[in-house]
Amino acid sequence: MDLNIQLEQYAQNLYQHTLKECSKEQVYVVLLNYVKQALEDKEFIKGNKKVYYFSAEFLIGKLMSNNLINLGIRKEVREVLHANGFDLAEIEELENEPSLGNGGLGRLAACFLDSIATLNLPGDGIGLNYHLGLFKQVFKANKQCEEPNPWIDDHSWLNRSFKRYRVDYKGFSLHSVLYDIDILGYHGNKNQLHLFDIETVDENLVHDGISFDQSNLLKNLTLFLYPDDSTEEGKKLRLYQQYFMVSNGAQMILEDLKERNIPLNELDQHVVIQINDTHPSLVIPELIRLLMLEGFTIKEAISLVSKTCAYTNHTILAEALEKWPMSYLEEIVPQLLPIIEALDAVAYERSHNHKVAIIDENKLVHMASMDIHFGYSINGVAAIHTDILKNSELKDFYDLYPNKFNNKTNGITFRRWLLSCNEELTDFIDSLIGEGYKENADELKKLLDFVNDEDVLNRLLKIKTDKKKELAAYLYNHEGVKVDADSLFDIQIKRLHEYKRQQMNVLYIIHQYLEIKRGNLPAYPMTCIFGAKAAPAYTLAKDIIHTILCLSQIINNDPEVSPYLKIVMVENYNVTYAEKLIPAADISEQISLASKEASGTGNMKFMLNGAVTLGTDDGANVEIHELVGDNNIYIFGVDSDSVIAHYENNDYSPQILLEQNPELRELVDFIVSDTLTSVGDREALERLHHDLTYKDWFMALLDTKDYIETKQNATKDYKERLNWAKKMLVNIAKAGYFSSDRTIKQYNEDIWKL
Ligand code: 6GP
Repeated sequence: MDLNIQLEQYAQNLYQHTLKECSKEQVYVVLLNYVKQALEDKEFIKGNKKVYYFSAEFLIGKLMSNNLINLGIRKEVREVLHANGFDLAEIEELENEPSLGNGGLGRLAACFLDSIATLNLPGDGIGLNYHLGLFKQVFKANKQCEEPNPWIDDHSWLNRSFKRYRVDYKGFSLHSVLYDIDILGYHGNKNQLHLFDIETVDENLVHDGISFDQSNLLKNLTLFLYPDDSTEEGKKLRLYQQYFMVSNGAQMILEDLKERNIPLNELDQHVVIQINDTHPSLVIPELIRLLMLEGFTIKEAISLVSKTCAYTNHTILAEALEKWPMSYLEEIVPQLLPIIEALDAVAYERSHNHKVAIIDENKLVHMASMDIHFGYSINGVAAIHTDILKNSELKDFYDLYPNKFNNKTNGITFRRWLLSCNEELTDFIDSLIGEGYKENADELKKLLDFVNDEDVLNRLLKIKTDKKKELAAYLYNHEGVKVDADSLFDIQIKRLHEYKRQQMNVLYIIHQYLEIKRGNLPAYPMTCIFGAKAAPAYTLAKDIIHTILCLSQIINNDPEVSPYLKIVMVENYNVTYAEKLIPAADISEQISLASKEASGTGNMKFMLNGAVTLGTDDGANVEIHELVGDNNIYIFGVDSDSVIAHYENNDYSPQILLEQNPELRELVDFIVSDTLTSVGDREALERLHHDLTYKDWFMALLDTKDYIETKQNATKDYKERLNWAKKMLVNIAKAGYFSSDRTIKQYNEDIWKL
């Protein structure tokens, strides 16, 4: 039936209105109901073997636009709405963004679900339905404050399922409820994201920002993603959450096998569990426990589970490799302890090496160790990251299990990060090389034929400028800052972490500010844009945000400086914001300390949208560098081997660097200058200053000089507009490798074998 007539019918049934008479909000609900029905009508992807992607985070973003694209009706819907006086973009904007993730690992999980369905592979996500999600960031007095981020209302994509399970904790049980979200493949069938929850969660428990009674599990279990773990109670709450997720998921998997009359001893032939970092690692002992309840011996259960579970590592930062005290497990899930002890004994039996123990001498249970001993595949997320895992971080494990280790360089779904967020560029690419690249991303290479075509290059520049104008208007409305769409847009968006070195970008900004004050004007005006949330208990990260906000206040209001330099830190950076920022970027800031960024995926999104990377040879930047060549990327900084050597020899000293470099000292000292302290909190600024001066654990000062020089070179090159457009084009053309369709094909061929 004609789409227009169908939407009219929904409008009639829901509101007794014609479409034209509906409010925007009503149009959104009309569309939501229509699309939900279209999803409902789709078949589930079937197969003999299915992957379950267990993850604490699924940073799925708004879903309307992507569902319309994957249904193949976005253009048609736009026309129908337009004919009735509505703008689809405005309608899509009304959706709440689900707040189910924090950073790269969560967004990767979302891209993977899209690609799994698109490749027609059976695969579901398993996670939790956090009501208030990750906190919402607001700025007050140049500081980050945290507020709850409610996202569930009557018009969400959640479908209530009838499935329920009992999860036992010491002394009591919780009963789950399950919500599912349909995940539709591009022009294909569907899988599901399963989000477990409890009925009794009470959002009113929260007061004063995001504080709440951490002891009342019946009310708080699924309130927040990553509740503050600076207290013991907070840590335990995370453990309660993790067990809830994995126990529900494991029970669901076994129930499904039984329903299909598959004997449980064939588990590994029908199921793969992909463990997304260590948060879901307890699925290993839990599944063993459940199989033992079904009559398997522990030996049989361990063997079966070891053939079913695979683990992905997303970071080498020690703080992120989870270790749980035995005492917590005893207090919360005592039923798992004998199993974990048995696993520890098996691990010792195999290795006779305490460095790869599951339970260490301090009675801490190392989750990653459990995954590596009892998973059949261990993968890193970019070539250099996997090499570092093999050769240093996890060397003892690699020596023990060389065949388990493999690399799967991350990817991104082009449906969201090109087709949805940059229709102008998509249409232009379509007109040049056809639409084949949408199913086979490698075809983007065909764009290289146009690298000397001035019309094409000018069109690329024009599209970029248009996206910058759109962003400028949005920033004006939402952040109250006026930026010049003709300036160079330099963008760093990612979680706030010292290793990602937003503080080094700060030093660059201070350098530019001082230069402009001295009358040395930059080669081109620049707008430096940041987006980042800091973990609520991560003081130094919050200090860096504070410094950026203070700098923006000083610089944007200085008539001498602001024509050449503007600073914007966007509030509450999330997927929706990323979709506006990335298409408008000229320079993509990927400046982590070499060896520390496992992969990065923002780098891929920027490249796909024609931004040029300014970065270190770290994570997937290394692979981007190889693909685009020296001329189409700006690489600087000390390499990862040298960084690792610095840590091993313990010979890095910011003090020595500062003594040798008065220019560097001037930049660092500016953080506590009268200029900055006049608008900022002296204590916070001094803390950052002190850290950079005496500690600088992620060696920002080591690369600052090279960074500033390289960024200035990029700025000069930017003036040569056609030449710059060539770099843009090469970046887009070479981005095909970073499609998550490629990544998922590799997961399937090497690990899942669905
Ligand atoms: C991130 C890594 O930091 C990033 O480099 C990578 O691209 C991404 O995972 C996807 O693989 N890690 C996390 O988000 C995280 O929370 C524990 O790690």
